[in-house]
Amino acid sequence: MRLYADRTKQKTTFLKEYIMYGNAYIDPDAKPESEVIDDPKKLEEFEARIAAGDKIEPKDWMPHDYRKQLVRMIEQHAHSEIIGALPEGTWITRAPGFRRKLALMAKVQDEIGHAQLLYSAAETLGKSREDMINDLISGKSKYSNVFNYPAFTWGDTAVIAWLIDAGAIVNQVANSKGSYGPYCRALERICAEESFHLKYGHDNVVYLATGTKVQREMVQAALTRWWPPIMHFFGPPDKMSVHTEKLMNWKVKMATNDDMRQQFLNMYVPKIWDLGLVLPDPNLHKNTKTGLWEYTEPDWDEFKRVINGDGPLNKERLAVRRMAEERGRWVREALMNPEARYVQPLA
Ligand code: BYC
Repeated sequence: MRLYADRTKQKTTFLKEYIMYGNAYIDPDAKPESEVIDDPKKLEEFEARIAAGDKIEPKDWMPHDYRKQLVRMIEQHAHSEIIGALPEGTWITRAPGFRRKLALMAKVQDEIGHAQLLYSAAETLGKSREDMINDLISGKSKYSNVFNYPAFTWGDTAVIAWLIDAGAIVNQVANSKGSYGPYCRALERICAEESFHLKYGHDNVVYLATGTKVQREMVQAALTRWWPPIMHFFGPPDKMSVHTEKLMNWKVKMATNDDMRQQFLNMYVPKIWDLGLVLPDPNLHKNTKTGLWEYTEPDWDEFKRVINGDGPLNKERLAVRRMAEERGRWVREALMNPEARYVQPLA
């Protein structure tokens, strides 16, 4: 398979020669973007279905922008899973003890499986897996900010597995009640696995936080490092969010970024404090009158830099993906062409 910058070329050859990942539903009659204007009657019917709580399925009529937004969001989510496997993945060889090594391997493998589910869900909307992977490794597509930071110690992996998976569950449980059938079904299945990751991460953090001085310091330092990226994880504040309003109207997003951040703080800050750990924000507290958490706004300029390719590890993360893509090419080609011979049989 070649990487195609030219989408037209990719599309015409896609079904015959270049379908490498499988499961794609590509509408061969789809019009180029510039020609698409939604039929107002169909739009009205579609919005009535959304209001009635129907699930939209791949071959149902849907507004052009609904499709586009879903592809953007599901694709970014899928990329986050495979890039997200990297910070923890680098700790498999260094995990303290065989039991933790096994658990971490299983978790990392789960994350890659989540990407599979999500890429398949995005493919049902007409973007091929090849295009998605190309957009990831060329830096065109975004993925979650948090995975552009390093995991320096075992404490970092514990914090990722507990709190980033916790944040992801808050987001995914909400959005699994959304309107697009394939995404919701993928999210439900992902959440079931994430709940084990959360327990695994919590167990690791508790072990370190109740361990020796060195262990406590290690997990505290990791928490201090990860807190700002975790606050960023839920997306910019609602007043800065570009897509929330439309996505909420179409029930793709079922809670705003600020609501999800609040839900996370409500569920996890007390648990973090219970362990005697300190969060690096002296202003963080729950306002008893409003019931809302108040906090120092994390640095949103840093967030923008990181999601636009200029975080501490963006280049390294994409380089690893590029290498994986390159090294895995012969396997995909072999799967697509069982007759091909890649080695001479010895006998
Ligand atoms: N990181 O208008 P907004 C996991 C972008 S993996 C990067 O609020 P939206 C795990 C946003 O894309 C689970 N970019 O956007 C895996 C937009 O840019 P574009 C990861 C972000 O879509 C392995 C711009 O900022 N979860 O748990 O309404 C190991 C404006 O934002 C981020 C998901 O991917 C961000 N954090 O809402 C361990 C969830 N936030 O596209 C764990 C799926 C915002 O216009 N995604 N941006 O160029 C979503 O739910 C939504 O896309 C978001 C943002 C809530 C993240």
